[in-house]
Amino acid sequence: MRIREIHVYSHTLPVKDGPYVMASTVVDVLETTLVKIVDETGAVGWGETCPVGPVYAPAHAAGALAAIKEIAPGLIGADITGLRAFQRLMDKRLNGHAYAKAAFDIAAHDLLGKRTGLSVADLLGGAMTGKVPSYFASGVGSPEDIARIAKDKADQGFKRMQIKVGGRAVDLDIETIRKVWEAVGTRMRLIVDGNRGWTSQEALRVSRSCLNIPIVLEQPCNTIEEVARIRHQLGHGVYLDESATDISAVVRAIGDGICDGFGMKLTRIGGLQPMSVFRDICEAAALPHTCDDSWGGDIIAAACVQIAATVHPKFLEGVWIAQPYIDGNYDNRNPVKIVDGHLTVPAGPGLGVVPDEALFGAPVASF
Ligand code: 0XW
Ligand code: MG
Repeated sequence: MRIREIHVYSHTLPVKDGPYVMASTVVDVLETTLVKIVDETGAVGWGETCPVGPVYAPAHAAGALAAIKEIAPGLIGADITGLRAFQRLMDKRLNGHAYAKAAFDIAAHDLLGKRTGLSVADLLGGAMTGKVPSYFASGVGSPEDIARIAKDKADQGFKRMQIKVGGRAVDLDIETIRKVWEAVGTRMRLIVDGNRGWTSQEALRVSRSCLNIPIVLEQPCNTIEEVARIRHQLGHGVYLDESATDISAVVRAIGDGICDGFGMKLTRIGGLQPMSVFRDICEAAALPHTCDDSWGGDIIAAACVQIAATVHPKFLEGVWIAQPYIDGNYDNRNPVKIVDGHLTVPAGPGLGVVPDEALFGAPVASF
């Protein structure tokens, strides 16, 4: 199964009811990059990568496009049957830039699934369930607004919510956590995501002020070192997100006992193949994790749900998709949709979604 053509598309995703506010950045429109690969039979696979603006992570939309254009010519004629070898082939074209390689990795899984009649979950070891829990992530907001949203989301069936904090007076963050807890109590598990925004001292202060509230702190500080410094003084568990940059960072964090789990992004780690390695490492270490991405439409969402279905349910923290912040879907016949706080694994071969190509306009590059 060899790649005959590659087409690259840029597509704009305005943030519904935006902007989306995080500790270090505010975004109101995201640029997503899609790749379509076509094999010698004319069969098609789709991939996507959509950084949530240029500040959240060392990734940005123009960087994704440039990296994809650098890699693409070397993939014409490439065999996608061996998905690990496919990753190594991309490494020979460009060092790093995992978030761009992820788009090709996802497209290759989609195409291989379509050609063999298998779902992406099957290719990744097999689904353990047909339905996975989603979770809701708020932006940074006033204590009252976030508490109201939390109650709504609990009523809608979500069992987990991520509260965004950071980038403002830490007292406001503490008040937000308290108000949410008063509003929903144990109806949802509460994760407090600092998105690198707190100093070690601020993280300690929040944890000590909220000792009676069962929260987990996600990426409270900018670096692993800052988290490690206070790790044993915190009264709460810690998950790494932005600092879990690749498999070696994950292995080190687990070995050093720095975290209790991960918020993992599919594109940050380089796509579905490395994500399956990450999944297996977490299972071996008995650590929970999410299957998310930073943003993106139905292609990314379907990829997250497909890999999440293969995670042992006791280690799956949930799947975040950007759909609540996006108007419409790429695939209106088979959209990826949250129902009662859960996502059904898309049916059919490959990713199980087929985007309406007309939405993306003409390709910005073809090979
Ligand atoms: C909540 N998310 C999954 C969406 C935004 O991209 C940030 C991210 C996170 O957990 O940091
Ligand atoms: Mg996070």
